Amino acid sequence: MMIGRIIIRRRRREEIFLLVLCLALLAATASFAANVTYDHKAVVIDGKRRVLVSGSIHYPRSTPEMWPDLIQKSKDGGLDVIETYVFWNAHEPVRNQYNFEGRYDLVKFVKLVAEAGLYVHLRIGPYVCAEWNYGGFPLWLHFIPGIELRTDNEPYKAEMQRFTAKIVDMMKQEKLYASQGGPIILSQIENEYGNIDSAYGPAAKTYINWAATMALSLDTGVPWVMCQQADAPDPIINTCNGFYCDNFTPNSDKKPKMWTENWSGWFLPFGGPVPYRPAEDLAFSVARFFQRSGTFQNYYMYHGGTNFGRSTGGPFIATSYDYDAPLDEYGLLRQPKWGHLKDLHKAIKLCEAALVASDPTVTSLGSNLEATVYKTGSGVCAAFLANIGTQSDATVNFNGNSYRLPAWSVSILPDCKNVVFNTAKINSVTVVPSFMRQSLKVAAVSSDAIGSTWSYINEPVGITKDDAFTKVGLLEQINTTADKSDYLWYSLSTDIKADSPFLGNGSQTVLHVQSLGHALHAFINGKFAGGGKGSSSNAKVTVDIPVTLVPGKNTIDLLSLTVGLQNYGAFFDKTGAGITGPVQLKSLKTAVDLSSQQWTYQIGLKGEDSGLPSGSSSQWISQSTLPKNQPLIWYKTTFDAPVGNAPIAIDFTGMGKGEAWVNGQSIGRYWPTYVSQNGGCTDSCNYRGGYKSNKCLKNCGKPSQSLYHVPRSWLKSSGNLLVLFEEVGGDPTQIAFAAKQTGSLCSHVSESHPLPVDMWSSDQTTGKKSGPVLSLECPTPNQVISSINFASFGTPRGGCGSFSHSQCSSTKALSIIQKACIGSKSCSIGVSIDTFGDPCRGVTKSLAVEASCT
Ligand SMILES: *[C@@H]1O[C@H](CO)[C@@H](O)[C@H](O)[C@H]1NC(C)=O
Ligand SMILES: *[C@@H]1O[C@H](CO)[C@@H](O)[C@H](O)[C@H]1NC(C)=O
Ligand SMILES: *[C@@H]1O[C@H](CO)[C@@H](O)[C@H](O)[C@H]1NC(C)=O
Ligand SMILES: CC(=O)N[C@H]1CO[C@H](CO)[C@@H](O)[C@@H]1O
Repeated sequence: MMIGRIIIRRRRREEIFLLVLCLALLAATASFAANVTYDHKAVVIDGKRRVLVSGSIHYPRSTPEMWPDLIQKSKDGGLDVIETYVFWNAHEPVRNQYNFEGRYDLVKFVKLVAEAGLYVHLRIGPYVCAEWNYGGFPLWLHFIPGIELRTDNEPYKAEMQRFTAKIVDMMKQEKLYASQGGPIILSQIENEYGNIDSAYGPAAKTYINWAATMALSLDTGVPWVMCQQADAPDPIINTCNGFYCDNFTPNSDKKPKMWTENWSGWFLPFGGPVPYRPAEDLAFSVARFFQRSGTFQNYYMYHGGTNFGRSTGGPFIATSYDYDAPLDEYGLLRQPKWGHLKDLHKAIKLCEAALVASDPTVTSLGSNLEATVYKTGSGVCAAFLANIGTQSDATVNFNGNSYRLPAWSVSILPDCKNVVFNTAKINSVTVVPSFMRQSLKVAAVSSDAIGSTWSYINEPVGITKDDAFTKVGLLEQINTTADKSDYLWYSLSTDIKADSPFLGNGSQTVLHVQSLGHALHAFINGKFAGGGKGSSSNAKVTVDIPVTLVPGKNTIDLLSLTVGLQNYGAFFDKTGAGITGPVQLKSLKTAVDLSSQQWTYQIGLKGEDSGLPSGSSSQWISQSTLPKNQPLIWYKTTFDAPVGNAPIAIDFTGMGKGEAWVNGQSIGRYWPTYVSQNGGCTDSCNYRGGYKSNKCLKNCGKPSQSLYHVPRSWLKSSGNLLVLFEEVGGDPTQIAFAAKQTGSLCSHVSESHPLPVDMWSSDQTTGKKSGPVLSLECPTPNQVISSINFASFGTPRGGCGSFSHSQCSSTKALSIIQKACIGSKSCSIGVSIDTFGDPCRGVTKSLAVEASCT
């Protein structure tokens, strides 16, 4: 049957049910293909202009077991469209050898979105950036003779066309384009090329024209877009990416104003503090976009997820790709962001008819104050009132009524009269998550593991593999390893004469090493001597490592490593990595350059070749004294999964740097010893005023990432295998589980808040007036509200976790809330003196509640 491919437009549930029933009967014969076009106002589906809210979920950054839940939560949050990139290097790791299995099952992902009744925007690229290794390009492209990436170059264009056509054909075969009855309403070719195209000279223009013509020739039956490409040729729609896009205009008045990447937060590099974006500001940016004639906007990311394996770009992008998105890394609702945006989406949808009908009338209501009115031919009216000032709240007069507008906020009036939503007034619960630490309940490794639960294997220092080779001079790393491993050994043996100035305590001999990045460890005569690392802003490493040499033969073994390949910028593919020199021995008196000597190279680790990540080998050593804080060790243990369904992470505090595998699947690189800067963080960032990626930071002076997601579906209840490769040294017995729990649930709603959007709609039909409402709902199914930790109606102070009473506080609040909420999954209470009495006349009051769910 074809049900899964049928697009269900926005209707109420009962109607959808009837529709599905009818379609089920008709499916065998009828065609339900949708006609997707566009005009200057909007994307047009079957002749109807649409206001569309979209969100990015990248399928490889979660597991197929998580997809249905993520998609459902996106739908519940008010999204119409799911947007994803297509990850070329994941799908074609070896030229002409494809992988569309597991996390890379693109067809399954698209079909699941269709089953939920949502549309898809498929951003094929195939350059995707996305903080993804090498921007999504397979590394083998680099080795095609004569190739130049992302420009008017025949070998490159041939590969780009081949892969793009492959994906389009695959979607067509499965009838996934809207023109065929599927969910895909839009596709993207190239990606943010306009940001960097000037570096490619005149060839940039011919390339982009070629890309447009090539994409159109694939005949998908749905529109193509190019983001950040002001000169996108017709009929390709140029779209905007950024923290704000309200000032954007497309390059033709026949094209709609579309926002393909609105950054819901920002990505995290190893060594960086954790960025976040306040919900009030994100909502403000979206409301402003729709206020100023936008009709399609996409959250980048709606669910960021995890960079499993070696998929991060960078360099130095962390394994977590949480992005402060409305759905957190683990797929849980991030509150109040998710709920606040859900309310915003409802408010915008109430305005849809007016928004797509006409161009707006814009009126200034004073300095920084703006009213925008949309009207349909039949007189339906919707208005947006904005205060774009960053300092003062304002009271404005509009259509004869008076409205209070907080600084940096937009109010939405779907009938040009009543405010249903203000971007600065959060009506949604705040959930404070917590992690519960529990020890890695370790099972016995093997019968001979007496008293020890971990076993280990030393990774040898220097050259030990048969495929090692010798070259004169220093080699660039990526060209040498083809990114088959993070690791490349550079080894040299050098003779030191007895009278050498590099000998003796007074010589102060150092090994000077310069590397393009991303980190290196140096060993002299088999012993660790020191190392260095780059950072996300400068990947290069220059170090002077004190060394002690001996008369005669000395070995210098340098382990150079990459931490995700560059994914952004003009010619990013040529950035390079590794020890390109110079490498010198320096003493107080003299220096010798070793760069152009004969070096021996080994790509990758011995343990990688012998299958240690999946636990194989009979060489694992189990003895009561486990080596700790030593470099280059593989560790192995087995463990039972924590009980319950809470998402889990492994806490790598106590370890240095490396990679970890659970039951043979890489959960990514860990690096808890890379600590972020000390200053510049705040837990209460002022949302007013323009946001930028370093405006709101937390976690300063702490490890950038100590918790690493382990998807539940990768675990059995017991006997799970955990393998680590530790580069610098750590204590694996400190490793623990962290299960993500809901801490407290808070809400704080003022008498001046608008009515909840749902109630406003029913007020409209019944004509009955009600007031603002505080609602609490436990975030996970099967939970009920078990206690009320705080309740005050009056002028409570503080925030979630630190609420306190003021002089003005109703004595009845706690018992009223307990009665209404305890034992229920959710509860709602009117925020008014009718419920609580009036503890202080003439003052605007609010209700603050903190609760727990179990
Ligand atoms: C698709 O819609 C456009 C604009 O709404 C219209 O001009 C065109 O005729 C339609 N095509 C089909 C095949 O229905
Ligand atoms: C990269 O390696 C190839 C051999 O695989 C070699 O021919 C080429 O010169 C190298 N390029 C650079 C920039 O080192
Ligand atoms: C270097 O100095 C240390 C004490 O500072 C001494 O123990 C050692 O023997 C000296 N080594 C040489 C090679 O002189
Ligand atoms: C111009 C720019 O910074 N673009 C970035 C927008 O955000 C996406 C997602 O983080 C990146 O992939 C782009 O590089």
